[in-house]
Amino acid sequence: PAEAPWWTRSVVYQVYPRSFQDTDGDGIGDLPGITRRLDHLERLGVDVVWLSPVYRSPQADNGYDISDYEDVDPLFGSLADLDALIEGLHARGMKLVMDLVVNHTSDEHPWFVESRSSAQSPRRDWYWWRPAREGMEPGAPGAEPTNWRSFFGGSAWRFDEASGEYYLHLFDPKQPDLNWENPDVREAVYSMMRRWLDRGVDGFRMDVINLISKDVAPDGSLPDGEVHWGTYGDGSPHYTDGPRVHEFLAEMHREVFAPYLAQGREILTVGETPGVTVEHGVRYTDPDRREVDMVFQFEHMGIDHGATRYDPVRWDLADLKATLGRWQAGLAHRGWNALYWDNHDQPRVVSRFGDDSPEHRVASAKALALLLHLHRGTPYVYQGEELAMTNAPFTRIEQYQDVESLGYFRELTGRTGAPRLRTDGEMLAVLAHASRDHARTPVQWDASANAGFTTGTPWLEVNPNHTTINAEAAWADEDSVLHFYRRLVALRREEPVVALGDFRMLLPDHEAVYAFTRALDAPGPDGTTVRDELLVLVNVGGVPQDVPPGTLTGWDDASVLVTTHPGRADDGTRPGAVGHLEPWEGRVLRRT
Ligand code: TEU
Repeated sequence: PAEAPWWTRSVVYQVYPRSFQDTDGDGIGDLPGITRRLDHLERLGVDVVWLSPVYRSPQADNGYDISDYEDVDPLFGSLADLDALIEGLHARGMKLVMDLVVNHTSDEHPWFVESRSSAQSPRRDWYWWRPAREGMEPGAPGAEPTNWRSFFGGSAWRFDEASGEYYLHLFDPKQPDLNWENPDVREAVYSMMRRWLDRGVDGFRMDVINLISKDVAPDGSLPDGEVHWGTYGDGSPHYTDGPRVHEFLAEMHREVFAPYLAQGREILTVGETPGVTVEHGVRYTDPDRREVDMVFQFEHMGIDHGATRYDPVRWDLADLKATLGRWQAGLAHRGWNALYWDNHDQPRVVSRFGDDSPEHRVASAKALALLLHLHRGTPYVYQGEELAMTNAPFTRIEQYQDVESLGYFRELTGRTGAPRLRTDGEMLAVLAHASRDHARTPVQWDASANAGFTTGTPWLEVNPNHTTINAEAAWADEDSVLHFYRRLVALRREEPVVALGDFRMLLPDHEAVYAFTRALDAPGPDGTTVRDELLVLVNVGGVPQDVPPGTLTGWDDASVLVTTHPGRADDGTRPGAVGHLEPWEGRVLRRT
């Protein structure tokens, strides 16, 4: 496996700039703040930083609504600040991956301003403009071109009085969808990407990239979706992994990345692909197809909710194993997984699949980290995850800022005119578990006021638990979650079996123990082959477990490579003790 790409041994760290580190006292994180904190990242050992959008933006969706792809928003600093960050990262041997948000632009992007200016605009066809449903009064309720619901609630179409037509926005009305059918749109995106590569960035995380190809009929019409609840239909089958998406990504690879790769540049591409199936996941990431290196799939993020994240359901461990296991198996021979628990759109994993009570927070965060980082794929760590930051204790709607949370709150409580499906209290309870804002509270650097994030008023409240949960305390404590993450990051670089070994799921139906093996044949002395094999055992819960004995056959003399509970009398380092797991205990055994 000497020829395995560099990113198979790498760990990526995601920075959400707004919440990372403020330096100018406006309460919003900025680029100089990231540069100031590079020591933290270097010590953690991560190889790549993925930076959520810092481009010019009206900030309707915190930068995922871009009005100028070629400039930095003054909120975050300047192009010079970005150059300094790139330089600082490169000097420390780390790379920078930028967010690429090209399914849509801001409605304030000059392309859209021109497109909207009249039905005859030369850029009209850069976006999805459609007339009202046949026989209906333009602008009247139900006259939208299709019944699609937007991701943020309400119709995915916005009526434009001036030109009498609607435009498509799968997300906020301030995020009109670009028309990728138009080759001029594609070339404009590709040339912008080349300019960033020329500036020194090392790749892109591609926002909702599997939604760029819409299922458009030759006559230009788009199909309605099925109605599952409320007024609007589910359009997702008509734009998820759409008819031309693989063609577009292969073209992007040819037009943008191929020449740089040919010159030996090390580039990382990761597609964010909500709703992607394993079948499409393989196609996106099969190296021979030259589309992207890896994709973020969403199935494991879906086990605790129904159609939307605001519809919670009970989950169990067998569901988690089934989905992660299927992705491991599906991409075993072709393609590559991106592995993650947290990002800026998800509640905190320790509060979600772990246990954020004082008794179990540290152990459950380590157990979940171990579980994920021992899978095959490239792990992503989201800022604060390495500190086991928890969900925010918000109880009032005024504390939330997220456009999606507020949109669903309004829609489901009947404030938009749609039928009222929940009371305010019910909706607040749902948000307390599921809001994207839980990921977005400021990083907790130390115990001081505002956690060392800002000297001003933070744009989103700092979690009051920063007095105990913070980076300064975590660095000072050898047994912290932070030091455990540091070990996991190093392990992937040092152990080929962790990076590349085959994955085999064990105990698929066990409701508390998550168990699997990793195995890699490596060249041994004198032309022999040596099989390196690991057994990973994690207790995903607060009740002690004894691993079913059959699982341990042949592992009696195994050594312990990693444990979440070092020094515990029964930590598995004594022969015969390997089968007992304390609450949230995890260990990795190596066959000797
Ligand atoms: O997210 C796309 C996505 O599918 C979800 O995570 C989405 O945010 C929604 O919460 C599903 O319920 C990406 C970005 O990561 C997100 O921050 C943006 O809001 C969105 O695209 C639009 O650009």
